[in-house]
This record gives sequence, structure tokens and C-alpha cells, in this order.
Amino acid sequence: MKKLIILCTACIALLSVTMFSCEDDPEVTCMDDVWYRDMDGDGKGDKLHYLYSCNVQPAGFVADNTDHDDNLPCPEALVFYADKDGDGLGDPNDPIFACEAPEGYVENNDDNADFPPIEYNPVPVPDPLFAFHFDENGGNTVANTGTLSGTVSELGKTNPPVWSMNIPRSGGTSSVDFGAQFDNYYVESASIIGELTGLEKLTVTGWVNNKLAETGSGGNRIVSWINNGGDGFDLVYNADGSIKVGINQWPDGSEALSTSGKITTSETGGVSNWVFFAVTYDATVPSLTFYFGDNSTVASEDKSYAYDAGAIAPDIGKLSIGHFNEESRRTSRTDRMFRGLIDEVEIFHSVLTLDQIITVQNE
Ligand SMILES: [Ca+2]
Ligand SMILES: [Ca+2]
Ligand SMILES: [Ca+2]
Repeated sequence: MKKLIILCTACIALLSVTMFSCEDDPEVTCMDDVWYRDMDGDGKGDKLHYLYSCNVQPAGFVADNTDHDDNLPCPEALVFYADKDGDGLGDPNDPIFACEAPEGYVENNDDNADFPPIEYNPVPVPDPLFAFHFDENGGNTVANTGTLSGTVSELGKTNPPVWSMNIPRSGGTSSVDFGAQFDNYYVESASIIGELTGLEKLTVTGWVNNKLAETGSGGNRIVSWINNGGDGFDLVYNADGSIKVGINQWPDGSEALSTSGKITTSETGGVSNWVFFAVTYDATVPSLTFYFGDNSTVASEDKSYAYDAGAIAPDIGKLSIGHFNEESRRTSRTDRMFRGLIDEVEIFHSVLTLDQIITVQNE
């Protein structure tokens, strides 16, 4: 409380140049996060021009306050936005003030997925059985563009999850956002998909942007076609940021657990919070391996297990994304819903190599 009073006194003293009034934000904890305007973009801020922002660094502001000459050699500074992928569209989250557009910056801020190129070795990838790009950005179906599109053309979607323009690199045009409050929301096939049984080899890939590190018992569902703890596949998020897989069993009893902390959490679902995951399984070895990457890092192997669960057994449930399927009694287990955004879920009936996984991540 003492700190609040001290900082508010400073607000009043600097009233003419301060962008914050103490009444704007009653959150005492936020008062610790002070940001200083960096007009000339040298990374140093002007101590007389500051604002408060909880956890999020405001555009054009820095934590440093040691710039005694934070001015530009022109009467009026303009704001420009970084265009890191060179498509002519700027990143609204990466502005600078300048007299004219510097190299790599543009006037517009229309790019919701402005990621610098990643170096990787693109390789041919087998077509997935299912590819859900979540690029509809409207309506209540999600198209399957995989090889089984003739059998299963789409999944049905409740609302929420809502469509979102917040996407990862390679995220197309949109994703779906389940929000942070669990409920009976899901994306699901209309019926059980026979082609998801009998699989000895498979790979599941996707992007998640977790908003709340809180789970129901056994974890929050990401991709699942398990029949209430019996036959099928179940990939869950754990509150410590790990993911776990159960094949023909609940993940609770499975050893297949990734390293903790890989799925990060952002209350606002900031674009930098997207995490790419891949799980490969080969019943003939046996072997199950986790991979993770993000918007600026190519995927790498996390952990591998000699997980021996056999082929996907025949009595499975519907394919569901972001929640339990109907067979797993979703309506009485709503707290196992994923809290956040999901995009670009793909299911392959082979074990992808690391280069193939990285190609999926980036294309
Ligand atoms: Ca400066
Ligand atoms: Ca761009
Ligand atoms: Ca998408």
C-alpha cells in the first residue's frame, strides 16, 4: 500500500506528461510494472513519459528510463510496424516511432502472424488422414482436408469455442478459442470413425495457446477418440505444462508424459504463447515420442518412451478436439475442457520423422 501512495504522488507531479491516472487501475500489484516511452527506438526510455501496464509491455515503451534525449529530428514522429516476414504487412505488437519508415518497417499494422523466417530443412510429408486447419473463421463446422475427407468431411463445433484471428506461424487465417472458463464446449465428429481403429503407427500434431493452468481430473483434453477410458487415443494437457497420452487406457495410468512446462500459459492468449506439439506412436517397436516447438523455434524431441499399448483397439469413441467426446461422458466432466486456443490439428497414420514434423510445423 505504501508503494501505491508513493507512485500516485509521482503521477500527480507529472500530470501533464503522464499517460496514466491512478484511478484508471485500482490493481495495486500492477503499480510495479512501469514502462517508459522510447520515442527514438534506442531501447532507452524517457522517465517523464511513462505508464503502467500489468505484465504486458505496451507498444513503444520500455522498462529502461535513462534516455535524457528521447527525441526525433523531425517535428512529428510517426509510428511504423515491423514486417518481419516481409509480406508488406506490419505487426501491431511491434511498433516504433520514427520520422520515416526504417528498413523492415511499414506503415500498416495488418499482420496478425508476423513471424521471422525459421531455418529448417523442408521435406515431403505424407498426407494426413485428418487435417483440421480451423480456417473457416465463421459457422459451426471445421473442414477435414486430409485423405479421409471423403469419409469425414467435417467436424461439428459448439459456440464457444469462438473463431479467433489469433494464430501461430503456419496458422492460416484463424483458430478456435475455447476461452478460460470450462463448459460443455467441443469440436467433434458426427459419428465414430472406423479408420481411427487398428492403427499401429500414428502421429498427432497441432498448436495450442493455453490461457489457464488449471485442469479437471486426469487433464484437459486436446485430441481424443477414447471410449471412456477403454479403446482409443487420448491426449491431455496437465496444469504443470506437460502433455500426456493414453492409448487404450486413460492417460492417468500411462507412462507417456512429456517434460513439464512446455505448454506455457498466457491469460490473454498472447500470440507468443502458441506452442507446437507432436506425438508419434509406433506399436511395433514399441515407442511413443513427444516433440515441441513454437513460433520462433523449430520442433525438437522432448521425451521418448517404450510405451507398449498395442494398436488402437476397435471399440473407440468419436473424434473430439478440445474436450471429451460423447462416449467419455463429457456432459458430466465439463472441467476437462481445454482452456485456450487450438489450431492446425493433424492426424497421420505413420510415424513422422523430426524433419517431417518440423515441415508440418512451418507449412
Ligand atoms: Ca529512447
Ligand atoms: Ca509481415
Ligand atoms: Ca488455422
